[in-house]
Amino acid sequence: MSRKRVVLVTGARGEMGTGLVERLAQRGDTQILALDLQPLDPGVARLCRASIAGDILDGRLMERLQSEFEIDVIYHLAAILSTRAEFSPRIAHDVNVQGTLNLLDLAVEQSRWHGREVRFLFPSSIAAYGLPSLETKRTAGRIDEDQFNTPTTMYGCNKLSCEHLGRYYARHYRQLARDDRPKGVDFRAIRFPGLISAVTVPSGGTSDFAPEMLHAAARGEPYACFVREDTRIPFMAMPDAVDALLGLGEAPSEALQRPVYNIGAFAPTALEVAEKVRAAFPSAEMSFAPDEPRQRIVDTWPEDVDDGHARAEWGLAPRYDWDRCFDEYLIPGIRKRYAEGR
Ligand code: AKB
Repeated sequence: MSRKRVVLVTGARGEMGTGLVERLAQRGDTQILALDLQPLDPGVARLCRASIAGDILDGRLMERLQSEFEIDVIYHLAAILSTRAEFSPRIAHDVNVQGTLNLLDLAVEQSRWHGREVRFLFPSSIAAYGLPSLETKRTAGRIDEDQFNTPTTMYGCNKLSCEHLGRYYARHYRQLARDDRPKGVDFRAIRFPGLISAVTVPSGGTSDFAPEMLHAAARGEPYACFVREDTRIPFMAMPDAVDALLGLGEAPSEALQRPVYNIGAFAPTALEVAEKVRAAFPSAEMSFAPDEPRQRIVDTWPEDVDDGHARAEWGLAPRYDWDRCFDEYLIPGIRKRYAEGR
């Protein structure tokens, strides 16, 4: 009996998952298996060979994936984001770390059955960093992957743990076993900055202030930003984030010198975001009402990252800089979205 050969996307209903499924489907040569806790929108489900509503913590579901599908690539996007994770740290750990471990085990098993390496793409985050003070954040400059790996959030700890687990599975898995079977998992991770989409509004994240501000203005609703005006973190347009994931996924193994890469595109302050939003929506009602606990989290994230390794080793080249992101992607996209009543 032959199993269906697919690329697995977990968290397929999420912000990045939806964009990734659409891009993979456009290629025409990829059979997608989409997995999410909730059923996909019918329009997105139609793009997939199969879609399953299920929990990555469900062992039986992992068995089912193993027996029904032959998986070459896993994009493991399912996660609980940083703000939500602080309310339920234990659940966040289960989903973010145990869930990833389940998928890494699935990748090992798959590789053993079909005899090829399974590429495992993992979205890590700037939350993996933890700068010790605002003063350090302001003076550190663009930080590289090996600096300040001391996150203060459960989500950041989870992301950093998963980066290490992925590196272990790829390079050292069962290192005392006497057989010389290949490890089977080719793990690659990107530390994403905050992401902004013209189509979706995120939920549960701490970088959400920028997309929330924009979407509230487009809907004609007032918005009180939960961080100070001078708060600066890196951001990227969603299509560039999806492109980066695909780009890293396609890079030849020989080109890659590390398992984890920073990426970035622009790094505005919250005030600069508000000014851009106001230029497009002059009647937007925006104010700043910092929420101290959430502010403290963002204050530990870098002002900007050094993404030189990604540019040099696998050709990261975001299409949208700060101006193009608003002028050519966000503003036209968002006007269309709300005009169509989506
Ligand atoms: C969050 O805010 O939790 C995410 C992230 C920065 O990874 N958007």
